[in-house]
Order: sequence, then structure tokens, then C-alpha cells
Amino acid sequence: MSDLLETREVQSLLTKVSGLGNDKGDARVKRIVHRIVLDLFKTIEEFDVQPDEFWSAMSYLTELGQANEVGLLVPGLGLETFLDHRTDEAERKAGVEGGTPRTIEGPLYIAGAPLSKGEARLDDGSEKGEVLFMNGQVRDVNGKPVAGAVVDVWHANPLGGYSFFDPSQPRYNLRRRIETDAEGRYRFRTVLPAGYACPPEGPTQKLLDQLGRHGRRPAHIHFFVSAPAYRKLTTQINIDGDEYLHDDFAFATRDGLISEVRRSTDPAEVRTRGLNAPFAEITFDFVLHRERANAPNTVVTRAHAEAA
Ligand code: MBD
Ligand code: FE
Repeated sequence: MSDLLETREVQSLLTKVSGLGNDKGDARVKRIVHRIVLDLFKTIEEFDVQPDEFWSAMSYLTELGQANEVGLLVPGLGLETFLDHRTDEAERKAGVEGGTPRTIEGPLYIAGAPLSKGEARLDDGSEKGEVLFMNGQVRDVNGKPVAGAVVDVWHANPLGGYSFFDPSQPRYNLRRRIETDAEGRYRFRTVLPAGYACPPEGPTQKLLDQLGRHGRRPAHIHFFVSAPAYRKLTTQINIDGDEYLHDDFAFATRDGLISEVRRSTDPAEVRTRGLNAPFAEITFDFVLHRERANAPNTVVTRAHAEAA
């Protein structure tokens, strides 16, 4: 590579920068910082990055943090999906196979949604959209129902916005925790979500533009499914037929997570549900693994806001 990087001055600079020359601090952090800064030096050298370009990148990072879009760029760059691939691989090595596939959490979860038993309604009636009934069963890999599992569900409204982040929506709108009944079943009524689009004027979309990419996600519904003695599942279902189903800027679509929507137009059925317009219905079962030694941790510590 470059001669400059091989010089004693630059090598010594890196050693000092990362604290590898002192006996305090954290050894792992030092080695990681050394690697990252070295890789940045290499990138600057290899692409002959000019000071103007460098400082524009630093402004970009500042803007990304100020716009609270770090969590949006991370899946956009495939980093969150890469973490999933690593967890999948570690699970395969531990013999954890089958069950409902995991996929990324994304940046829009809010902790502390209302908890109810068996069923819930996620909207308050003010959403103008198609009514969706979703139901299913939580089972283990042997087909045994898991009673008392918590299905923590969150999704966008018919305009693609998430409550809390979109302050025009009611508190915990389209966010609930539902405990499965004795047969491991859950069901909820909500409104069909629309796909998501990155804020068009935000820093994430700004970079995506430079990569010639869009910032769109297909319509989807997020879930954490957990139960005592079971491995926590973080996943989403993607709604079939969406034009971005296999072109998700966040790379979260996986086989086994695409769910068909049944449309009910039969007037009698519509009336039975107390509605006056056709509705949508999805059935989706979740299959969990029992917790076991030597398998990677699936309870990930991550900063989550809670609605005030
Ligand atoms: C979303 O709704 C989402 O789930 C992800 C991963 C990124 C942006 C918006
Ligand atoms: Fe989402």
C-alpha cells in the first residue's frame, strides 16, 4: 500500500491514538479503535481523499446524529442485516435450526406498549385505512403451543408513519403487547400499514441518492416474540404484493416472512365483523426455539425510547 502508512511516524501516531502504548483503558476497545482508524487512514490514502471531501464527511456524520438518523442509515448500509447473518451462523453452529426466521428490528421500536391478554386493537378508530385482522399461534419447534408468550407488535399507519416519531399520532398508536392464550394464540385488529420512505430531505436519503438508491421499504409489521425459557424472536412480516417486497432499502425481506393478505368482500362476513367495507386478514404463526447453552444471545441491549 502507501509508503506513508508504513512510516514510523504514522505507525507511532496510530499506537498513541489508540492507547496501545499505555497500560490503562480497555484492551479490546484499543485494538478495535486502532483497526478502525488505520482503515480510515488507508481509505483516505487509497482514494486520495481531499480535505474538502473529508470535512464534508464529518459534517455529514454530525448532521446524521442531529437528525436522529443513525439508526436509519445502519440498516440502509446492510449493517443490521449483517448482524442477523452473524447470529444465524452462530445459531447454526449451536444446532439451532428451523423456526421462524429473524429479521432486523429497525430504528422505530418504542418500549412499554399496552399489554393485554389474547387480543388487542392497535388503532383508536381515527386511522383512515383498510381494516386488518391478524391472528396466529406461537409454537415451539415440536408444534407445542406456547401459552403466555408476549407478542410485541409495532407498525406504520396507512401513511407510512410510526407513532412517537410522527407526533401527530396518538400515544402508542399501532403498538401493543399481546399475551398468547392457553392455546398459544394471539389476534389483533388494526389498519393495513403502508410502506416506509426515508425522510426525503434527511441525511440518510442524501447518501442513498449518491449511491443511486431509493429509501423505500415494503409494507411490513414488526414483532418481538418472547416467552420464559424460549429464545427471543425479532422479526417482521412483509405484506405480499408490495412493489418493494424484494427491493427493501433495509434488506429485511426473507423467505418465510412474506404473508398473504386475504381480502374479504362478502357483505355478510363484513357485517359479522361490525364493518361496512371489505377488510384484510393475515394469519401468521411464530415458531420459537427453547433457550439453550452455547447459542448466541437474542436479547439485544439497545437504546429504546419509551412514550412519555
Ligand atoms: C422502518 O420502518 C424500518 O422498519 C426500518 C428497518 C428502517 C426504516 C423504517
Ligand atoms: Fe418498520
